[in-house]
Amino acid sequence: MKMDSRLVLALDETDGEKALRIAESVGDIVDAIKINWPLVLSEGPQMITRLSELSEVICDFKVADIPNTVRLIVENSVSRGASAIIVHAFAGDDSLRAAVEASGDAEVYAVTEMSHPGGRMFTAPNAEDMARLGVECGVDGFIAPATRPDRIAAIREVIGDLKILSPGVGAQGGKASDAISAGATYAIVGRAIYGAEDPRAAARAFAEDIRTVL
Ligand code: OMP
Repeated sequence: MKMDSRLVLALDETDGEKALRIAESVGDIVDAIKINWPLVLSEGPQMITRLSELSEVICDFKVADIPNTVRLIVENSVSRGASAIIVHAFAGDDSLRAAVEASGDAEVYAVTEMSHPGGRMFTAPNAEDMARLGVECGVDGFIAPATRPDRIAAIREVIGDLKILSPGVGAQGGKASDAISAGATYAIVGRAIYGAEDPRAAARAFAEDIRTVL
């Protein structure tokens, strides 16, 4: 995926027409658009392909399954146009390797510590181990929380030059420039862009905030 603005839109808008309008309006500002279950369930997986005509697409299916099922999901996502896919690291080494093998030229990102308060319960105590496992299994990058920039820095220590996608900016309280300063490669922003009165202006403002620390 390209690394220009370092901003990723989490397009969890469930109205397909509206989602496409927003994607068109910010397509030249963001480096990628992340699609998750809400939009896929309301509009169908063909939305992956439609969005891939406007931007690089990250399929955030947080895949956590046996290797064969992981392979099937990753292959299907990539054939529909995904440039990257997000998987859970806790499913273990064979599942992570299956994702990497099935991804071809697409990137695989593994979740370490989740950004919401509940992410402290089980993901935080195991985040460094999951990051080490991801490195061993050949993933391209990790998810680490913009709500806790110190934890981004801790994951960065473990993974060297691999990429970090950081959600939790805006609606969850994190700041994009703080996440990037702590070591994130990209900041992920959802509601604070797609829920804004002027999504393009909101995306511009986040990109500008990130630019101050690049
Ligand atoms: P907003 O809170 O609206 O900015 O959306 C954040 C997006 O990032 C949503 O699509 C979440 O599903 C996703 N996300 C998190 O918020 N926290 C995580 O720990 C991991 C993810 C993710 O994997 O993208």
